[in-house]
Amino acid sequence: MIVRLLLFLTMVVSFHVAMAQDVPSMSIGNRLKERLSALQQKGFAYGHQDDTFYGVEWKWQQGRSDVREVCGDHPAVMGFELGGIELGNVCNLDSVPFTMMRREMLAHVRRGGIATISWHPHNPLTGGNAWDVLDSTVVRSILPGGSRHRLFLGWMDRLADFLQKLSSDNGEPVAFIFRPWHENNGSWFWWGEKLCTTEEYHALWCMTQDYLLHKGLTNIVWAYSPNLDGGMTEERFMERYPGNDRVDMIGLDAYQWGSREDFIRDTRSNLKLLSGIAQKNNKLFALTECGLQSVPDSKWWTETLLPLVKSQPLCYFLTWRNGDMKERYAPYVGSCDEKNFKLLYKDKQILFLNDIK
Ligand code: BMA
Repeated sequence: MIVRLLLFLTMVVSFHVAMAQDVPSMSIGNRLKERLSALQQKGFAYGHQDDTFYGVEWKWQQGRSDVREVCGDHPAVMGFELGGIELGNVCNLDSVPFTMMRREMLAHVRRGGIATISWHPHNPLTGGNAWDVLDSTVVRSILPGGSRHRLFLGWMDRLADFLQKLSSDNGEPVAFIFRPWHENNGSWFWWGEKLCTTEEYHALWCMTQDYLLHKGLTNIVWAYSPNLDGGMTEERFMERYPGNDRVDMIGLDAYQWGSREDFIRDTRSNLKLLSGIAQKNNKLFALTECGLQSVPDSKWWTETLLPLVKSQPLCYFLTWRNGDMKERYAPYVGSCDEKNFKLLYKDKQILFLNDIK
């Protein structure tokens, strides 16, 4: 009797073990997607580009962050930029050493934060930078059969090499958001609207994605983020959208370059449109870049940005880097918008690192 019972128990246990092995564990990228989706229900996470590398009047001082010095907490999301990795450079186009970038990104993820990566690669045909748009055959030249295809595969190898090294101490790959070929409805980058056909753009997206997947990079949440556009319609958006099977997150990059009124009007309507498209297609949604350069408006955070952010369910909004006095998008101690940013920080729905970890 006892022998039979033991046999029965062994069968039950081995069945469960076999089943557990059959069920694929959720990929690391999917886990981040779930987390972002939960965040989107909870509130609006704040993000900042290059937060811990430099700020207004300081550079490369480990442990510093303009945002943390102002409000006492780190941004929930940190943005990192890989432009220059494709050439094998030691530093990115903004002089950030890639070793430091890797260290800071992993430190942020380790303390519970979320990382997002942008990439402004050089122009593979002319040798110029990402903003070199004199030649409109660049995208075609790097697609299969093009004169720069092999060169570009080498560039993607270097990119993949950096991404593959993003793993935790126990060797498990770290998940991150990757946002290639952004602002493509404008024509200021060599992959912009007037610089390639819709088919070429799709081929570029697929080639990049397939190459990185082939390298085993399943820890990526893929974000597609066009730029603010007063004339944006669903049809126009969908034309270059890479497809539901190729995108996890829809984003918008929106800067206030002109009047406050125009910015509010266009951003509000673009957010509404894109948020609707994201919901319909079951995609995450974020304000992937935003800002007002040098923030001369001392109430900008609560009077301009906050109502826009709260107008749609977004998982995060990220302000760009604090390069110098002119190119600074987040506050610093003593800036005219410091007090106002603290009000944004105090808002219960605006999430910083301590609120998400
Ligand atoms: C742009 C500007 C540039 C910078 C690039 C990549 O928007 O901030 O100065 O080199 O992003 O970070």
